[in-house]
Amino acid sequence: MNKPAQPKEPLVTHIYTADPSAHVFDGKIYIYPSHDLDHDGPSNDNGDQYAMEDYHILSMDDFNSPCVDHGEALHLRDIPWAKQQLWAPDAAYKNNTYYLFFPARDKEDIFRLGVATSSTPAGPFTAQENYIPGSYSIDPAVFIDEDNKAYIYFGGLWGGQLEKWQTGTFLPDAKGPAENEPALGPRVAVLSEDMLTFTNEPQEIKIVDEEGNPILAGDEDRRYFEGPWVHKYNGYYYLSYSTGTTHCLVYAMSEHPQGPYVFKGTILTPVIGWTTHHSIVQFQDKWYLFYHDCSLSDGVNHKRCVKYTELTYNADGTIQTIDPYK
Ligand code: FUB
Repeated sequence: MNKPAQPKEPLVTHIYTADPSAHVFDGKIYIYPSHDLDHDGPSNDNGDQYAMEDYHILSMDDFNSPCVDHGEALHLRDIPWAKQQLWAPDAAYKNNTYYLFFPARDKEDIFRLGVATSSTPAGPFTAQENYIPGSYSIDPAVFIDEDNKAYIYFGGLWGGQLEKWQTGTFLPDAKGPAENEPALGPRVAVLSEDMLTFTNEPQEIKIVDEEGNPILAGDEDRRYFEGPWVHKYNGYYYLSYSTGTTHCLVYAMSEHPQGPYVFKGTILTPVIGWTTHHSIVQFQDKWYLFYHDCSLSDGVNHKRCVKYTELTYNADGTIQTIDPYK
């Protein structure tokens, strides 16, 4: 029997895991991570080294219990439209059904978002025949509000191809905005009642500073790169994300799920490894940050491990910055 994972230690060590999306279903903690392959191939800025082929779902009864790997929940071979690279997933529960949202490259090498369904939180999941019409880029995160409306947030720069969708169609050679222009924001769409389609064309989320000025593309300490996550605390919506090239997890706040969001600060300072990716979840009366680093592989960027730690709010609703190694 595995021992319970300690804060800031890998949740599991028998496989490489990353991009943890944590949820509480049936009173237990379920973690939906990427499953990194143990390969020694070359790396590039396009992220070809992130060549994942399946998903394994993890769960813990609580933080004093061992973390269980429920085995293969979905494999690339069973997703008719997908060619490669099962990147960061998320999950949601509605209509007595569990939904797994995931990105993958389609047969034309364009990243799209797919959905798979299951009657149990740990799967196995059955993929829809095609990707979500009108979907693109990577890192889907689903937030269901108190009125039961479900929002899907997504988008990632560089290998995540968000730059190529600025006109609404895929332009393979498109570059991002100049340094003094507003940065690209993540996208949001409202999901249909059955959770399988978008009800509207995805909208770009505005992230602004305290004066209302857009965060600029050259402001790499604050601009959006990838890995959106939205949660609600004390009536405010929190959009947190990775700054990519500066390797921080940061957040912005809004009174509306679709923004605009006002930049607030840093949640997690850089971890070992290039990518940083997270989720935030309440379990019982405390809040937790799930994240990853590359400590399990001594720093190999595409061999990551999922961890957790407690997250603390200040009285004004801001979040205390966490150092992953203190
Ligand atoms: O795991 C592959 C990619 O790396 C994710 O989609 C990004 O968020 C980054 O963590």
